[in-house]
Amino acid sequence: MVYVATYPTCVVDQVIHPFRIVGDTLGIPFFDDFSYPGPWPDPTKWLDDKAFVNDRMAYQPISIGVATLDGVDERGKPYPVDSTYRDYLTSAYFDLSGYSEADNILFSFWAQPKGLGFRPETKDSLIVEFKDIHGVWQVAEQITGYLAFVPSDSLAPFVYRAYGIGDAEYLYDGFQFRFRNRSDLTGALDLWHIDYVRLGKNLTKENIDIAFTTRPNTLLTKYSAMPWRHFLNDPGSGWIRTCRSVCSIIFRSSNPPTPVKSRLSTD
Ligand SMILES: [Ca+2]
Ligand SMILES: [Ca+2]
Repeated sequence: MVYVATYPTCVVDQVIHPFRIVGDTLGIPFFDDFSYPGPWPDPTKWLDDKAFVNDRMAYQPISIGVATLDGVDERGKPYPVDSTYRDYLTSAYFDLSGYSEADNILFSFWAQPKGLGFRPETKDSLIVEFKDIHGVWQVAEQITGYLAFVPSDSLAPFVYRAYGIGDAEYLYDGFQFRFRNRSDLTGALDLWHIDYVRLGKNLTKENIDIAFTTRPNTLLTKYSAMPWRHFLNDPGSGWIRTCRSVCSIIFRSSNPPTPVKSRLSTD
């Protein structure tokens, strides 16, 4: 006897949908200076990954690493033509329900247009927003880009900005802040760099902090990096600097003073 299968044909495929699990609310003080490898923001502090965390595109950041808002998504792809805004950098949720105006809670950050990339024009603004107790994003400030052409070698410093969070509309369990930007649609243009984002009580512009602002020079003389096993095979070949060599390190003893250059020797 021959049995003919009557089961319906079934095609099985594997589909992976990435999703983010939102954790509990954060407390204050909050701080992020983006001094980690990236390229995406720390998921314990931020809910999206559109901003590009890097240490190459800003000029004299407050500390090494910034979050750059541009015209491309988290994979480096330009946004579609019908999109109104580009990158979003949205904070996790904060529980501010136990605070009052007397606690003097401030939100602050440092921002720089252009840096070592393309300048944002007037329409390419950086927008700062706070979410109120009704779930509505309120614009705290819309910072416009450059009014006129600036040469590529014209490098503006980072500028400090601070906002009071004393309004009862913001002192609730679930408060958030976010940045977003406008830009052209053709690529990583119209750059805004963000650094030293803080939320806390009685914040001041002066902040005693010693921090690297650039990567130290490589210890190798011919390459920026090389496999460790290659180096071990011939460590005296001149591929690495001698013990008397030095490497330059730039750091800040506090901000906003100008960077301090230092030279470390292995003597
Ligand atoms: Ca981006
Ligand atoms: Ca930084």
